[in-house]
Amino acid sequence: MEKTDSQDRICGAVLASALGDAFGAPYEGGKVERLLWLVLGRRRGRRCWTDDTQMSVDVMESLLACKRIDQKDLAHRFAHSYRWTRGYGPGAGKLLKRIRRGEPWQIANRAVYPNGSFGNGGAMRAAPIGLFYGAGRERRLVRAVREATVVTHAHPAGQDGAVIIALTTALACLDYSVQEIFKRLRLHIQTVDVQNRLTVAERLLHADHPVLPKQVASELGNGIRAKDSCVTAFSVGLALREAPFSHLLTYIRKVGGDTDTIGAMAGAIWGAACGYRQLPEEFLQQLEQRQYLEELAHRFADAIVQGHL
Ligand code: R7I
Ligand code: MG
Ligand code: MG
Repeated sequence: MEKTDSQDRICGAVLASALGDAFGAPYEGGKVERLLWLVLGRRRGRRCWTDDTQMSVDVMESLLACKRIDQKDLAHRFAHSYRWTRGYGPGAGKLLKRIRRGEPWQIANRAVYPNGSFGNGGAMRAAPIGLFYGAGRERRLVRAVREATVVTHAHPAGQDGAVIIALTTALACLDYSVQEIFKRLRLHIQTVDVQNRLTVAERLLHADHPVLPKQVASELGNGIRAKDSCVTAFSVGLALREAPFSHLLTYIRKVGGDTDTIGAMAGAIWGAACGYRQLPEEFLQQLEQRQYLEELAHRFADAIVQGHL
């Protein structure tokens, strides 16, 4: 079946994000995490994806079932999908187990960190929300992202990171310019740390020379906190959206740090700009549960495109 441009971009964002996660995962963290992933990271010869893709799947399944952000449904899905073998953040694991035991998410989301988590776990699953609401419903999109994020990440920085990834993914689907994307993001970002990162990213994206991965890591960060990885992924995804997907993966490996999550978030932006058809078959063939993810991406894209008509 011939796919429309927007369906191709939505499927591209979903699959490129999963690939960024699965291909970034072997390089995430320190020696211990990498050794563990050598054992856990392959299934039937395929590259496994991590919590980033699992939670994005949960978000898509929830949006398909509820047609909007339903926080209770999301909390239930996140908690019941939780498996430590997917490499969840330490706080996130504890929180999800509390929800699974019956604690309301409104209590669990401040039980581990009193101000709520500022990790990047809300942002790594935010791209589908941007795809679902689309750039034409920007205020609704931002509200939905904050509602979906607060279930596990009550801290405003965790939410700002999610807004950056979701809104940029939506804007990339429509080929907005870098300048316009910065303008739109600045209307919604609430924390000073994330605003400051955007100012640095703007300088790097307008530099008249190629910016090396090491410079991106030192100026924008490559860590697990939302403020240290969301603007990084945003910047890399936008800067390389005209380069082949393999360049994006290589670049992210060199940025280092939280490579699976930077890969998942930058992958979503790259995929929204370039579409599914630009993804190399040799990478897709290596992806765990490729068939399920593609079928889900098509269902999700069909629902969005039909809903917008
Ligand atoms: O944000 P989260 O779901 O983690 C996502 C990351 C991604 O890299 C995934 O690939 C996976 O590897 O984990 O999980 P959280 O545990 O909520 O937050 C991540 C980390 O951020 C925590 O383990 C803490 O190190 C740090 N952190 C905090 N530290 C102190 N005080 C987050 N919030 C706080 C805080 O309030
Ligand atoms: Mg992960
Ligand atoms: Mg990660």
